[in-house]
Parts: sequence; structure tokens; C-alpha cells
Amino acid sequence: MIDELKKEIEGARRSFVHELEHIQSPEKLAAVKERFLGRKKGQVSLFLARLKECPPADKPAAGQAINELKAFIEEALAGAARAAEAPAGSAAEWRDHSLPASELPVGREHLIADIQRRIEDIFLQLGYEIATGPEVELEDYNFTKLNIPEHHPARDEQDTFFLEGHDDLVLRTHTSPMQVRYMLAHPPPLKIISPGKAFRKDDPDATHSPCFHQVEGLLVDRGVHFSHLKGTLEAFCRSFYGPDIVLRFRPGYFPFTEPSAEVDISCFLCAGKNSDCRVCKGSGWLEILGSGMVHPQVLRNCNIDPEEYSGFAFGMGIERVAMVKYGVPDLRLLYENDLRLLGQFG
Ligand code: 2NL
Repeated sequence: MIDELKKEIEGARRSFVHELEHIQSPEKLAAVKERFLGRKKGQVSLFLARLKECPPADKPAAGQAINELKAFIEEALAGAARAAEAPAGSAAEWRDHSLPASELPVGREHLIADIQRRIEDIFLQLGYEIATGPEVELEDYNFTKLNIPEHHPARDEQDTFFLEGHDDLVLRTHTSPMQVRYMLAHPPPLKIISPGKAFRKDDPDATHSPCFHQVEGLLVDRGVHFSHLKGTLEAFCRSFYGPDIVLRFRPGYFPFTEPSAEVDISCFLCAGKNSDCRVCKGSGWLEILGSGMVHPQVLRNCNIDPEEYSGFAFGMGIERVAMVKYGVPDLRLLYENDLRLLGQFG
């Protein structure tokens, strides 16, 4: 009640300041004075009348807030009246430069950029480098070098954008081709993440978009094995989702990793204890990552000897992370630039 009233009082103060800034004549000034200080229907009187409804404990604070508003308005009006008496009656004289400035809305990073940066920060702390590159890619890097052969269904024109007149180019369908570029340019050991946009010819719905965002990671060195992958993803998930998170690895399939694993985390809201949980729908697990040991053929394609080196890789969709972590029900909401939605995430 008191919080609500205080909010309304602050709202009234702001609209008063706004109106006062736009006054251009003595008549307008009188009208504003009446609207805010009028004896019966003035805003201050209306607030005072509501004191009756206040619980006794809140009355002193409410009364004080209303009185402060009244004093603020009286002082500002007196200043405006003095300004009005200034010589040369141009509109500018009605500006009272002693008034507080109206507040400018402060923006923030988009939720997608914010999540991407937080993921990057965690991997930077683990010693990874960030590798970014082109969104228009060689078909060879996007598919062939990643062990996705010519007639693999993932290359289907149905789900890939080709570039007219350039049949060796595609909009990358994942950020992996940047990791191929990195391996071709740097001998191991290497430790990178590749964040950025990826494109698939999907019809938009609650969980699909023709442009989405990904973070992929890659580590190649001598003697790298599956437990390094597990430890790394566990460190990441505990840092990003919470210290008590447990991981579950399920067998999966990607052409570029062998073996491959889908990774679930224990539900960060209910930890599997609530059969009606709105986050995990009662299953206790959330599917959030794909991963595996880099396929020896992919290493060979990138001039790395799989007899000498091994590596792990993983990938996650940022929109999916946003939906899971912040309960965004439809990823299209993330692209509508509605500040009422985007302003909600701390
Ligand atoms: C997912 C799964 C994955 C990779 C991405 C990768 C990259 C190279 C070599 C081998 Cl260069 N693997 N990336 C590996 C496994 C899974 O992403 O669900 N992404 C949204």
C-alpha cells in the first residue's frame, strides 16, 4: 500500500516536472498549478484524501511523502513565476534552469548478448581464447571438413541457405567452421570458444528461428580424453547455473564427434524434487548441450595427426539457454525489441 502510494507520488512528481518544462504562457502555468495544488481536485489534495485508507503504521511516512511532493511543486512553481517576470517574453524565458533534469532511460545489453558475454567470461577464466569469424562460410569448412559428406541430410537445401551464384558458399549452419579455420591456422595445443550467429532454413516458431546464436568450444592437445570434457562442462555449468548442478551425459550422435554425448543438467529450480516444476516439467533434467570427442577424421581434415593429438568439443544454443534459464516461453519474443520483455532480466 505505502509502496504503491509512493510510486504514484513519484509518478505525479515526474509528470509535474514534464509539464512544467513545456509551459509557454502564464495561463498554462496557472492551469498546471490548479491541476497539482488545486484545493479540491488537485493531485496533492487527492493524495491527502487517500491518507484515510492508509494503515495507521504507514500514515506518517505517507504524509511525509505527500508533503515533500507539495513543497517540491510549490518551490518549482515559484521559480517558474519568477522566470516569467523576466524581461523579453520569449518562450525560452519559461524554462526554469533550476529544475532537476528529467531522467533519461538507461539501456542495457540485449539478453542474448548478455548471456553470450557471461558464457565467454567463464571460458576466459578457464584459459580459453575467443575466436570469431565470417557468417558466410565455405561449404567445405561448414560441412566437408566437419565430416558431413556431400549427401548427408544436414546439407539439404531445405535447411541451409546457399548463396546465389556462389555454390561453394553457405550461411554457416553452426559456428564450428570458425573452429576449423582456427585449427588450420594454429598447431595444437589449442583452447577456443566460437560464439556468434548461425543460420538454418527453419520456419520461425516458439523454438526455431532462421537466425540463432551459438557458443561452441574446442580443446585439442596431447592426451585429452572424455573426463576432461566432463570436468570442463561441469565447471562451466556450475559457474553458469549454480554450484549444486549435477550433469548427466547421454549417448548422442554428431558427425564431427565420436563418441558424442548430449548433456543434461539437474533442474536448477527444483533439483528434481517437484513433479509440477515449471522449469523441468517434473523430469528433473534440462537438455542444454551437445558434445563429444573430436572425430579423428575432422582432426586429419584440419592437418592435425589424430595419433598424436585428441580433443573435445561442445556446442550450445544461446536462445535455448535463455528459454531454460529465464523461462522465456517463445524465442520470437527475444527478437521483437519490446523493452517490457527485455528490461526484465537482471
Ligand atoms: C549442439 C551441439 C556440438 C560440436 C558442436 C565441434 C566442432 C569441431 C569439431 C567437433 Cl571444429 N565438434 N562442435 C561438437 C559437438 C556438439 O554442438 O547441440 N549445438 C547447439
